[in-house]
Amino acid sequence: MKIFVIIPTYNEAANIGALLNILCAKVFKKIPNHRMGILVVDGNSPDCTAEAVAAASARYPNIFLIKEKEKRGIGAAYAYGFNHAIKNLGADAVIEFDGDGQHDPNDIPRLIAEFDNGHDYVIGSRYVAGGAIPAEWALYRKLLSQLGGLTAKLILGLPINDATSGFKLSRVAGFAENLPFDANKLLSKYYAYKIHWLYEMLRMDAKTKEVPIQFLERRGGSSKSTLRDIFDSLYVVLALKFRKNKSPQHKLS
Ligand SMILES: Nc1nc2c(ncn2[C@@H]2O[C@H](COP(=O)(O)OP(=O)(O)O)[C@@H](O)[C@H]2O)c(=O)[nH]1
Ligand SMILES: [Mg+2]
Repeated sequence: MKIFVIIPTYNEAANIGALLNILCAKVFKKIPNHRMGILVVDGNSPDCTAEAVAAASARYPNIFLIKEKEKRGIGAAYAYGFNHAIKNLGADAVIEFDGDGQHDPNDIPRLIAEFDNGHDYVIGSRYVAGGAIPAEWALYRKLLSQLGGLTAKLILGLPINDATSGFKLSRVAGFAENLPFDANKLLSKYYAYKIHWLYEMLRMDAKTKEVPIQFLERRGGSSKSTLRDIFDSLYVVLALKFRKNKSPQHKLS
């Protein structure tokens, strides 16, 4: 199968080169049964992120780069990336992965192993046994990190412990190919698109598995999430709750 790791970037020049190198030189070598590729979606970073990606893709032909005219939000970036990976690059599965060092690339083979076991949707989960967020985070940050996901879980009745995880694998055929890619049809162009897409995948009855991951501290650069994302998540949860075509009929395996 052809599997693409999709990495949205905005000002990740400090992190992206090393990440691409580890993926191609180390991690992908442990996944000989699939054809692995990387698609970086850069939001026109002023810090030369795209140049660092272009330099890496000259060494590794399985690294692709698409550029947005401007930073539009992580949800819009993933929608653009999914659409490109599926329609133009022939992806059979796509992996959402942050470019800031907070996800461990060495966890990718564990997600793919569950895809190989027949799962359609594999979530790297911080909130199942064995998963974790950084111990050094202040209490308010720890609580904030769970807020959106817990709200989604409780209000929408989702059988998922980490509804806002940014690290997951989606099968394309029958599932990711049906997600809304038009940025104007996303309930959020920002982080809360995660809740929207999770809901859609469960509604399509994706066979889902949460695997534990340790969420790490950012390597360098700075977070792009803001207070707006809290209200945005609430909006998405309520929009899904009260829309007409209803809830997931879904069983966890
Ligand atoms: N293309 C693009 N990438 C983004 C945007 N916002 C965030 N990212 C990238 O998405 C990933 C996760 O963002 P980050 O700021 O680390 O989120 P946080 O860890 O939740 O604070 C990083 O690789 C960011 O560079 C955006 O508006 N456009
Ligand atoms: Mg981050």
